Amino acid sequence: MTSSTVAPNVRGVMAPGRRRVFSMCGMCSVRCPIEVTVENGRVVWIQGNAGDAAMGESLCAKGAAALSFEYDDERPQTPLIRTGPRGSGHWRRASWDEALDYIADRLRETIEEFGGRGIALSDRGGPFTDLTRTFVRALGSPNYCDHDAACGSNAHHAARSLYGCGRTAITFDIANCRHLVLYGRNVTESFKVAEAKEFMTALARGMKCTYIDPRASITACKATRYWQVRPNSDYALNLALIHEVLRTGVYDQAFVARFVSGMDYLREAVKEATPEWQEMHTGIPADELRAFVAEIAKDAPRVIFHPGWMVARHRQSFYVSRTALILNALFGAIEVEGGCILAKSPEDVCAKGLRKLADRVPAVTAPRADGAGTTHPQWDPASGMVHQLYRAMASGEPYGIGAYFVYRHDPLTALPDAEAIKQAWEKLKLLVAIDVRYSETAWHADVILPEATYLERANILAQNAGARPSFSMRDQAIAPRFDSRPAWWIFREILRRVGDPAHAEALDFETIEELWDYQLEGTGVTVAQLRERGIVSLAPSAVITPRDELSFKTPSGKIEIESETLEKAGIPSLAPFKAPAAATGNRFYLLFGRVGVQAHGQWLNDPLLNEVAPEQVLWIHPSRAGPLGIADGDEVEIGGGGRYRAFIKARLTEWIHPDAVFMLHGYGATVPLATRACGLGVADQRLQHGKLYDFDPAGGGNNLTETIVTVVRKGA
Ligand SMILES: Nc1nc2c(c(=O)[nH]1)N[C@H]1C(S)=C(S)[C@@H](COP(=O)(O)OP(=O)(O)OC[C@H]3O[C@@H](n4cnc5c(=O)[nH]c(N)nc54)[C@H](O)[C@@H]3O)O[C@H]1N2
Ligand SMILES: Nc1nc2c(c(=O)[nH]1)N[C@H]1C(S)=C(S)[C@@H](COP(=O)(O)OP(=O)(O)OC[C@H]3O[C@@H](n4cnc5c(=O)[nH]c(N)nc54)[C@H](O)[C@@H]3O)O[C@H]1N2
Ligand code: SF4
Ligand SMILES: [Mo]
Repeated sequence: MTSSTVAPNVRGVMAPGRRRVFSMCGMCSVRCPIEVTVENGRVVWIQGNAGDAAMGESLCAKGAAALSFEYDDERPQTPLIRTGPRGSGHWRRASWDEALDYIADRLRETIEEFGGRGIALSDRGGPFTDLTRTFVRALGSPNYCDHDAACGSNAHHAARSLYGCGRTAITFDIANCRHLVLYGRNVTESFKVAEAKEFMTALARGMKCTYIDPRASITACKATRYWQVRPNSDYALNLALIHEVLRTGVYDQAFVARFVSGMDYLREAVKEATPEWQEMHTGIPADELRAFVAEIAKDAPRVIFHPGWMVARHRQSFYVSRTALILNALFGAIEVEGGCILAKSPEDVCAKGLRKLADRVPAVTAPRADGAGTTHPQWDPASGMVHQLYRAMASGEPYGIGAYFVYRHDPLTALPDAEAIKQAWEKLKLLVAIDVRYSETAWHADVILPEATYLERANILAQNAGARPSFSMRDQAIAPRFDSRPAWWIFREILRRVGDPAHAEALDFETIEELWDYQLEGTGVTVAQLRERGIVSLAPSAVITPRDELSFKTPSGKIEIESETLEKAGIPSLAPFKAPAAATGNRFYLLFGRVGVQAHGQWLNDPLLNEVAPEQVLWIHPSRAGPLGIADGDEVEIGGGGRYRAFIKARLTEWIHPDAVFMLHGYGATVPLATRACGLGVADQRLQHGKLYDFDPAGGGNNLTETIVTVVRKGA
C-alpha cells in the first residue's frame, strides 16, 4: 500500500469525508468481494468484503496492489485508432464519437458482406457475459465465445457428459473433506482466496491431500502425499485407480446402483488397467496406488477427486477429468458434506433469477462458425470454441468473419502460437480491443477502446450459482481518471450507431441503475440491498439435495459413464489410454503454471507487482541437464519449433520430472508502452508452436502440455 493509505475504522463507522463502496476485485478473474474506502474521490483503502463469510474477507497480493494499478498512468487513456500497419504501434487519439462511428461503419460493411454472423466476440467468460452475449445477438450473430478453450473446457465438457452440468456448477466442500485429491490443481498458488484459506484450515484439522503433478508446486509441499507423475499420463493413473476400486469392491454400491449408469462399460474399459500397467506409464508405484485406494475408501464419502480447473491440457485430458468425476461417483462423494456439491440456481432454492438482457433479442438462427453444438455436438454452444472461430477467420469456412471484438481477453497471451493468431486476423476488416491495459492483442488491434477500470465503473449484476446461490454487484467507487467508459455504455453506443438490422434497443438503458432494475425485476431484491452489502445470498446456507430428491440433468437423469451424446459424436466415452511419446536428448515437455502474485498476462506491468515478481527460471532435472552441459544458473536457449526462440536461466531441481521443463506463464510481453513488463522473460504461449488448432478432440481444450521444446546451453 502507498504511504498515503490509512486503514479506515474497520467495519465501524466511516471517518468523516470517507465513503465505503461494496464491489468486486478486478485484479484477476476470480472476482473476490471487496470493500473500497473512498476519500475526496480517491481510493484510499481496499479490503475483502467481510459481509460475506462464505467468500472470506481477505485479498491476495494482487488484490492489494489495486491502488498501484489504479494510479498508474501506463494504460490507454483515450480511444485509439491505428494509423500504421497492425502491431506497428502507430496510433492516433480519437474522441469516443469518432472511434465508435469508425467501428459502426466497419460493422455495417461486414454485415453487408457476410451478414450479422460475420461479427464475432470473445471475452473472459464469468458472471457478466449476459452483456456481451446480448451485444453479439443484437448484431445478428451467434459467434460469442469465451476464453475457455485455453482454460477449463476439457473439465467443463467432462462434467456435462457425466453429471449434465458445467464445471463451474460443481463446488467442492473442502472445509468438511477428509481426503482431497488434486491433479495439478495448485490451490495455494493458482488460487481463489477463499478456497486457499479453506484448504489450509482443512489441512490444519487433519484433512489428507494427495497432490499429483510432474513438478512440486507449493501445494505439493503442503500435501500429505505427493506423486511426481510422468507428464500427460494421469489418465492411466485414473484408469488403474478405478480398476483397483472395482476389484476390491470398496465403492458405494447403493449410490452407484441408484445414480450411476454404464458400470458394465466401465468394467470393460478398465479391465487391463492394473496398478502395474499404470506404473509403467506414470511412474507411480503399484503398491502405493493400492495403499492409497484402501486409505481413501475409509474416508469416503468425504473425499474429493478434483476434476481440475485449467487441468493439464493434452489430447486426453478430457478423460482425466472424466475419470476423476467417475471416482467421485464411485465413492458416493456427490451431494454430501465433504464431497462435491452441485450448484443450485435461484429457482432450485425457490427464488427468482435475474432477468436476462439476452431475452430482449430474438435468438439467432445462423449456425455457429466454430461448430460448437452442431458439427461438434459434445461442445457447449454457450461457451463456443475460440480456436475453431479462429479457423473460420483464417479459412472463411464455414463462412467468413469480418469483424472481431476482444473484450477482457488477450488472445496473444491466452492462446498458443502468436504467428497463427496474427495470420487468422489478416482477413479481418476490423479488430477491436476493449481493455484497461495495453495488452498484446490491443497493441495489434485496429481500435483500442479503454474501459474504465473496475474501481471506476459499475458492471451489470452477477448471478452466482453455488451451493448457496447469490446476486452480487460491482459498483463504481471513483470517477474514471481518463477518458474511458464502462462496457455496458460502450456496447450500447455501438448498437445505437449500427442501427437496424440490429436490435439496437437491446441495451437501451440510460443509467446502470435502470439496467439493474430491469435485471432485478420480480426477484424481490433491490439495488439498495446490494449496495448495502455487495452480495445478497438467496439461501440461508449451503443447500444439499436429499438423496431421494437427487437427479442429474443428463438424458437419463443418472451419472452417465457411457454417454450417448459422446458416442453419437464418434467419441468413445472412455478411450484407450495413449502413452505420451518419449522426450529425450534436448527435447522436453514444456509445462507452465503460476505464482500467487501473477495474474495471466496482466500483472507484470503493475508497479508494485513488478517489484515483487520472481525471476522467471526454467526448472530442469539434473539428470537431463548434466548430459547437455547445463549447470544451475546457466543461460539456456529454448525453442518450440517456430520462429520464436528465447534465453532463460536454468534452475536445476529434482522437483521436476525428468521428461519436462517448467516455467511461469505471464512473461515475455512486447508492448513498448508497458515499460516495466516489456521484454521481461519468456512467453510460454509463443513456444507452443502449432498448437492453436491442435486440441483434445473430446473436450476441445488446446493441447498445450504436449508442447515439445528444445533446450541448449547458450553458446553451445
Ligand atoms: N495467482 C493466480 N491465481 C489464479 C490465476 C492466476 O492467473 N494467478 N488464474 C486463475 C485461473 S483462470 C485458473 S484456470 C486457475 C488455474 O489453476 P490450476 O488449474 O491449478 O492451473 P495452473 O496453475 O496453471 O497449474 C498447472 C499445474 O499443472 C501441472 N501439470 C502440468 N502437466 C501436468 C500433468 O500432466 N499432470 C498433472 N497432474 N499436472 C500437470 C503444472 O506443473 C502446474 O503445476 O488459477 C486461477 N487462479
Ligand atoms: N501458454 C499459456 N496459455 C494460457 C495459460 C497459461 O498458463 N499458459 N492460462 C490459460 C488460462 S487458465 C486462462 S483463464 C487464459 C486467460 O487469458 P485471458 O482471459 O486473456 O487473460 P486475463 O489476463 O485474465 O485477461 C485478459 C485481458 O483482460 C484485460 N482486463 C483486465 N481487467 C479488465 C477490465 O476490467 N476490463 C477490460 N475491458 N479488460 C480488462 C487484461 O488487461 C487482459 O488484457 O489464458 C490461458 N492461456
Ligand atoms: S484472487 Fe486476488 S486478485 Fe483475484 S479477485 Fe481475489 S483478491 Fe483479487
Ligand atoms: Mo483459467
